Amino acid sequence: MANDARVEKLVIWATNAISPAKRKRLTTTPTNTVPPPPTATTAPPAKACGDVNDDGNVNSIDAQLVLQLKAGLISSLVNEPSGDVNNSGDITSVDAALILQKDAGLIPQSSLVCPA
Ligand SMILES: [Ca+2]
Ligand SMILES: [Ca+2]
Repeated sequence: MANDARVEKLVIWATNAISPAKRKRLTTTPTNTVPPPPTATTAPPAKACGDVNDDGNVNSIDAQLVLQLKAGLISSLVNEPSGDVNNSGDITSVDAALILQKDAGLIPQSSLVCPA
């Protein structure tokens, strides 16, 4: 208990020995206002031209769906803008043929150009 009283006196003495300005600096709690990290605004991945069913692949299934659409067997495609792979303004059997050629490795994916 005697030690506590001595420590308290020492603290009071030390506090008084410090200039008011310095005391204020020492007692002011620094605010660590770290700005929050910027939220990543990632754009959705571009869908591959020709991937009309949106499964991530451009393959014969997509060509089949394009042909079914053209034949009137189905009324729409999940990713219809990706069906016009020659950017002709219409989805036709030519688009299906190009998708098949891409799937067969005869033409690169980059040769399929969909409307922007
Ligand atoms: Ca697909
Ligand atoms: Ca087309």
